[in-house]
Amino acid sequence: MSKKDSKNDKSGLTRRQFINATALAGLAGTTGLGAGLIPAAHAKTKHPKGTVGPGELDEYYGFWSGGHSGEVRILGVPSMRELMRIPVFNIDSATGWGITNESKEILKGGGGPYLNGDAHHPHMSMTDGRYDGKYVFINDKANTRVARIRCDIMKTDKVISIPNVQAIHGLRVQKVPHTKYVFCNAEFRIPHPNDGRDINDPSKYLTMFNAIDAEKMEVAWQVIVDGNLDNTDADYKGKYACSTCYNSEGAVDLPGTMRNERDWAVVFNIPRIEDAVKAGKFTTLGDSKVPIVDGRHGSEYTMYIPVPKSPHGLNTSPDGKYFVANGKLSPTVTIIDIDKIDDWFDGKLKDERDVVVGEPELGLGPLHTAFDGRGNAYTTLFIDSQIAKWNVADAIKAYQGKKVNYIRQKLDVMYQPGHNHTTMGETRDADGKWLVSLCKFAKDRFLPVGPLHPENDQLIDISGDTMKLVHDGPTFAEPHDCIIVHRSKMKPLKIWKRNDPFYAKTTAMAKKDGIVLEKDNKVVRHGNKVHVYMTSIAPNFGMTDFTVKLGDEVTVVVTNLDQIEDVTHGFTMTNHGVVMEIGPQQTSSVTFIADKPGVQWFYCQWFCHALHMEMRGRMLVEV
Ligand code: CUK
Ligand code: CUA
Repeated sequence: MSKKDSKNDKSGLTRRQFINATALAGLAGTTGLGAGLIPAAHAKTKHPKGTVGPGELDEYYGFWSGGHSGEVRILGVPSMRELMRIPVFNIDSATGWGITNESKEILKGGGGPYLNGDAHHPHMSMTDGRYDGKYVFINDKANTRVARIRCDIMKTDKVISIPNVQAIHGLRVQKVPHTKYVFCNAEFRIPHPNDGRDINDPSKYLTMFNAIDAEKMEVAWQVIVDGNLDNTDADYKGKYACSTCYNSEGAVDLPGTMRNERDWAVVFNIPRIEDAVKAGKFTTLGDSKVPIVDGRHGSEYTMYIPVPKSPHGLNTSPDGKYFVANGKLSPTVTIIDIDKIDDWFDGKLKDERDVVVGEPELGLGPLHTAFDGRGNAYTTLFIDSQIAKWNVADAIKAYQGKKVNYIRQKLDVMYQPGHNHTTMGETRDADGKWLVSLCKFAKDRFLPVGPLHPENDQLIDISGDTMKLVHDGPTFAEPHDCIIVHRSKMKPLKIWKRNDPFYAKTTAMAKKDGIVLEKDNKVVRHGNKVHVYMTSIAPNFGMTDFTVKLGDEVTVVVTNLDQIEDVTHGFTMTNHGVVMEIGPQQTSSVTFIADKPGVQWFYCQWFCHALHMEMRGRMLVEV
């Protein structure tokens, strides 16, 4: 086609541009709201707010938990486009997470192997109350684990299991001076030691608050508490963490758990606990060496603030002044003045309720609260299916008896929201641009897909005086929580570093075998253990075939020599349940038994080249 032919004379557009523009204009006319869904057909018209056109980049990274799918997802905000999935506690068929040797080694740290995880709370490491782009931590309630994701490679690099407790739920990081600790709540109460004694004596059950050393990924200390711990957050002084606590009754059934009118927000005095541990004032349990201090009622390490029963979310305001405990069964949230906690620990206040400076009534089922950095808070109302926007200073005035209306707006969300989160809202940099409401039910918002429905993550513009709903985003089971991080905080790598510790163990194995991973294509045999080393450059593996004996334990190590961004290879051994991802300049390995005789083809499962289909080879299995 000549250049002239391809022009539409009247508009000056190429034919292709013209066809695209008309098709998209038609689409836009019938679709209504849908930020990020309708590409910018109208390059010259202004996008509706929240629209990110094709080729345009989002302003924020969202880190979403994957709930009981066990993973973490990265979404672009405001487009709400899903950018990546990071397998954490789950087995992943695309990348071979849970199948490769490198991932199995990491998962082994969590006491597994387990095939599932229940990820609730992803939170990023901070320095001086600001995201530092280094790690994201996440809990696994199902198997009592905590994992760390390295944000340079966006892979999980540590998984640990928390001793002496069951079901890690609430998780947040120490914000100030930096994330020395990851704080996490163990939820369920169990007897100690849990070896079969006292199984029918709930009065002997207990649970603990946990501090994990964020760099070492080891539990630094544990604190025994009364009740069941739910959610947690830390202050901006580096002094306190606060957790919501239900079941002050110590019951094991629902009616028993509901009996008391009040449960607690428990404050942990970090310096006092550290001093006790340093002074050797602790116990240990069983094989675990983790220091345990007793923080039950009357201890010098904790403060139990009575709040309406069964509180849920716990959120620190970005000005560092308040903890907010969300009522759940009560239509209120409780505002706790953090400076007054100092006074209580110093003995200047007698009654724990004296630290409460507000208890605004917001609506039915308050679960979690987010902040905009302008003095307003946004609380999810699970039962009312609304977000309540309220002003913190006015709520405090109302508690002092002044006649002020602290409610700014209530916005319907669809439906039954759990967590919500604002851009940068859990840090000093709360910028009040966007709010995401993680709705547990989608009901009629999407095409029906069978009895199991997706959930609905809604994007709300909070930059003005009123909240405006701009986008519905279906999500799969079950993102409890998310954080939204400005892209300026993130520096992910584009290709792997050859000396990355992620595959240090494999590199050491190769060294022992006398192999140079960057060039050798060799088979090294140790008895019935066979190490197969090969390189890959699109569209070739360094080896088109290798020979083993039936029953051999085969370890295949592939080093991707491509230096080009986005050229990832894969290695799949047909009929052996074997798959792995090998990113540019990465080394990956997988071990399996060659239990089938004859010709077994392997291939690259990651589309890498026009001849990607041809990127394959044979394992010849002799009998
Ligand atoms: S919990 Cu799920 S809605 Cu695990 Cu943070 Cu509140
Ligand atoms: Cu290499 Cu596809």
